[in-house]
Order: sequence, then structure tokens, then C-alpha cells
Amino acid sequence: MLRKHLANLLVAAFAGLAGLAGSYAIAGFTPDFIAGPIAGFMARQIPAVVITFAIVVLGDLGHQLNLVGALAIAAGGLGVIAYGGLVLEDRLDRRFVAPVVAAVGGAVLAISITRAPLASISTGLATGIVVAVAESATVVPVKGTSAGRRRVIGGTGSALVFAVTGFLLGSRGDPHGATMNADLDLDDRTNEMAVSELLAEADEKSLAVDGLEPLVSDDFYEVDINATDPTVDADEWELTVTGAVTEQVGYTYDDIRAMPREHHFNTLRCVGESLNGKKLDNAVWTGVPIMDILEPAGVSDTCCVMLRAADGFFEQFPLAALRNGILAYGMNSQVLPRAHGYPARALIPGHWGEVNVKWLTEIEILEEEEEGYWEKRGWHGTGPVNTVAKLHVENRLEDGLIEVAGHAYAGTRGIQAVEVSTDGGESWSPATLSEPLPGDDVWRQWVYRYDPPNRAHEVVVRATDASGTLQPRQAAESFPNGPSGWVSKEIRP
Ligand SMILES: Nc1nc2c(c(=O)[nH]1)N[C@H]1C(S)=C(S)[C@@H](COP(=O)(O)O)O[C@H]1N2
Ligand SMILES: [Mo]
Repeated sequence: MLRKHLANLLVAAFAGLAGLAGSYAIAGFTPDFIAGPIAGFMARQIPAVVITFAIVVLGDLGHQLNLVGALAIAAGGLGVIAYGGLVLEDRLDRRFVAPVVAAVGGAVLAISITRAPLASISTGLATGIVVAVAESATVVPVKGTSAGRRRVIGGTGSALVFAVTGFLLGSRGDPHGATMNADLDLDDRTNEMAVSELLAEADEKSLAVDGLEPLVSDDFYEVDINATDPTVDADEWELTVTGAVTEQVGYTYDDIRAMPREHHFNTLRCVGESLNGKKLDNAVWTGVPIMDILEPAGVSDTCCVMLRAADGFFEQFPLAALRNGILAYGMNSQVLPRAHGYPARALIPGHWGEVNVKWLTEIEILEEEEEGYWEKRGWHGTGPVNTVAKLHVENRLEDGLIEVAGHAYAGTRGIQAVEVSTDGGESWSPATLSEPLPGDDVWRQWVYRYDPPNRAHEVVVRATDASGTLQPRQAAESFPNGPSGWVSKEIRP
């Protein structure tokens, strides 16, 4: 009896895993994948203090734990349904009740979570088939193996097949059109030249330092409230301007693409990153000035604006900041990648990353302040960025010198100087900066070479913005106002 229960449990667990694979096979890593919305739901329900702890202390590990939890819940939920089917089958003593319950129940669970029909059918089928195979295995008599054992072997084997195929199918690339690495067809020579010239300029001005990320980032960071990026169909997408306006207006993707465009360098930095973290990156963005989008709506002169997005994210900040923004649909001469907000995102120069809303769907002009997604959770991440100089590279040169390097960023204030101390802050020397790039919201690189002392020493780095203000020394965690302080690092001979 106990054996039978154990066999049922194992089969149900494998059926749950297979269901997960069946979902992934069709959906890939998108919100159609059953674990996607669960991870998002968990992230939204978790108390603000826990989220803050996860961001400040765990960093990206927090995200991974959230995802693992969601995967376990999804597989567990499907497994419970399959187990219910097996128990019911025993009670009713009728063959193939269990696979049907597992298949239908699995599909219903999946669709109620994802609302995605195809991926849900695939989830149910995979769950049900594993139960069916396990059950059929008991019919085939194999000498010397008990029915229970055959059952488990059947379940394991078929679940394994599903897991492998599901993984391969689901990882076959972006299932939602060529939004990754698709060339941005600007359809006019002048604009295409403009983008490639900016990219070439960044390339030329990037310092030749081993291991230092160039002025246009190779690997642009990503921060999202959800584990999976939404898949927005550009043909169905609409951006509306609502709220305190004379007339509500809406734009399609084609409308936006037909408007006069601009190309800008913009650097983004996440308020939740650690002081010397890597959530600071730069790109060439192509898009339309947000002023041009607001203009036909007749925007009242109010305090603020709420940007809303297809993934349920929303952020509020001063209208004045929005007026300098651009609505970007291109990044580094490519179509804006899905991970960075396809079809279009806001770029708000000099402000923390969170107000640069991706997958933008609505610009609502507000007459009174409201809290945004992160402000509801205690953050103050809607204003201008803090000045920072990062220290990411430490190279030992052949001539015995040490080369330290990094990036510095002060939002629209600009960077005037970076200084380095190799004696823990006693004395300071100017670092060499990369030539400035055009635009008013661009980082710079810095490098400094020195003859190291023959003992452990502390290298400290600090920036001065273009208004002459020295980066504050006072150290602070990222929560709630963004990290601050001077980056320092002990270097041993
Ligand atoms: N729709 C939406 N926009 C968003 C976010 C999000 O979760 N959803 N994250 C924000 C945060 S916190 C940051 S730091 C930036 C990061 O942009 P990136 O992922 O393109 O680097 O996007 C912002 N825009
Ligand atoms: Mo962020």
C-alpha cells in the first residue's frame, strides 16, 4: 500500500516536471510560461522589507530564488493535480481516469495562470502523457519488476523525454518575431549615417584598457519586476496620452516610426545597484522627442506624470523631466530588444533607471502626485542620479605599473574630473578621462596608472561633476536613495 502511494507520488512529481517542460516548449521564457506570472505575482506580494533585503543583500540571487520558487510552485501544482487523478483512479477503479484528470486539470491550471491557450494545452498534454505512460507501463509485464516499479520507470522515462524536448524547443530563441538583433531599418541614409557615426565615435573614444567595458556597453544590464519580459506585438501596440490633456491621443507603432527621429547617447543606472555594481550602461538610442508626442494632446502644466507599461509597471515623476525625454524604439542601430522594452520605452535623461519605463503603453498627465511601483515599496528612485566613479578594472602592466580603470557618471550634470588616491584617501591625482561624447547624459571612462608600493594599499576613486561638485564621501546603501560614497579597493602587491 505504502509502495503504491510512493509510486503515485513519484509519478505525479515527474508529471509535474513534464508539464513545466511542456509549457516551456511552447512559451519559451515569456509570460506565457506557467512559472512567469507566478514569479511576478510572488515579487508583487512579497512585503517591501523582504524585497529591499533581496535587492540590497542578495542582489541578482534574489531574482534567481524567486524564479526557482516559482518553478517549484508550478511543477508542484501540476504534480498535485496528477496525484489527485491517480488517487481518484484508484477509488473509482477505472483505467485512465488519472491521465485525463492530469491533462485537463493541468491545462486548466496553466490557462488560469497564463491565459495562453497553446502553451496551456501543451502543459496539460505533457502532464497527462507522463501519467498515461506510467500507467501503461504496468500493463506491459516485465519479469521480475513490480507494477509499481514499472510505473515509476515509465513516468521517469517519459518525463525525461519531455524535459529534454521541452528545454530544446523553448530555448530555440525568441519565439516572438525578430525583435532580437534585428537591424533598425531607418529607411533613410542620413539617419542611418547618424547612428553609425555615433557608434564609431564611441568606439574611437573608448580607452584602450584591457577588460574595461567600452563607451557603448557590450552587455547592457537588465532590471525588471518580472522574471519574464512581456511579448508585445508592435502591430497591436498603442501608446496613449491621457489624464490632464485637452484631447486624449493615441499612437500606433507605425505612427511613431513615421515621426522625425533623433539619436542620442543615454546612460542608465539602477537606484537598487550596489555602489560599485554593474547596473550602469550606455547605448545609442533612436526615437522621438516626447515633447512631439505630448504636443497634439494639449498637456496642462501640471506637477507630474505617470508612465504605465505592458508588464504592470508604473512610475510617477515631474512633468518637467518628461519633457526632456525621448520615446526610443531603437538601440545601437538595432530594433529595441524585447528585454529593453520593445516596441518602445521612455528615456528620461539623468534620472534613475526606474523612470525609463520599458514596454510603455500610457503617458498619464497627473494633477496630483501618486506613488510609483518602487515608491510604494519605499524607494526614492524617480529623481536625478547620484554621481559615481566605479572601479572595475585592475591590470598589472609589464613594466610593473598597476592600471586601474572604470566609468564615471553624473547624469545631466556631466563629469568634469575623476581623481584617484592610492593611499586610502590621503593624497589625490587626476585620472585620464575618455574624450566626452556628444549629449548631456553620457558617462565617461577613466584610467590611472601608478607605480605600486610594495605592500597592500587602498585605492580610492571619486568624481567631480561638471558643476564642480565633488561626489559626496558619505557612504550609503542603495535603499532608499541610491548608493553613495567613494569606491575603494584594497590592492595587494
Ligand atoms: N516596464 C518596465 N520598465 C522598467 C522596469 C520594469 O521592471 N518594467 N524596470 C526599470 C528599472 S528599475 C531600471 S533600472 C531600468 C533598466 O532598464 P534596462 O533593463 O533596459 O537596463 O528599466 C526600468 N524600466
Ligand atoms: Mo532600477
